[in-house]
Amino acid sequence: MVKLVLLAVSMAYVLVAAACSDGDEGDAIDDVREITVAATEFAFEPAKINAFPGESVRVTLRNDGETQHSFTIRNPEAEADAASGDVAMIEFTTADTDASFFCIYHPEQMKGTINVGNPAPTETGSGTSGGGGGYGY
Ligand SMILES: [Cu+2]
Repeated sequence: MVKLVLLAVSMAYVLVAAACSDGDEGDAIDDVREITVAATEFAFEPAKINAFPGESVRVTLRNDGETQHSFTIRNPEAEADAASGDVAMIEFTTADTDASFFCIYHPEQMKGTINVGNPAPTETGSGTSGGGGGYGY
């Protein structure tokens, strides 16, 4: 009986040790969502980021393009700016509502959305303009 307990404890220790020694690639901070966004001429990939309201998000902007690009948001205010071939990182806390991001140099072409699910995403192009607007319960 005692031996069984000891075995269980030592196995648990091994598991914990293995988990701890494995933390080299990327800090194991659970409550930061890490997202890499690639910028090219002229688009973001991905153009849609899903997160929770009030979540800490770390965006790594990787400029795969040949000119300067930025990852800029207004709600909250944050901006990463990267020259061609460079990487820039920002960290921010998402707002309670969806936010859009854009490249400050090419705001018309380079846009994206941070979808926190509140309000529900409004997909364009469904062709139901001026409808009843029911939720379809
Ligand atoms: Cu740009």
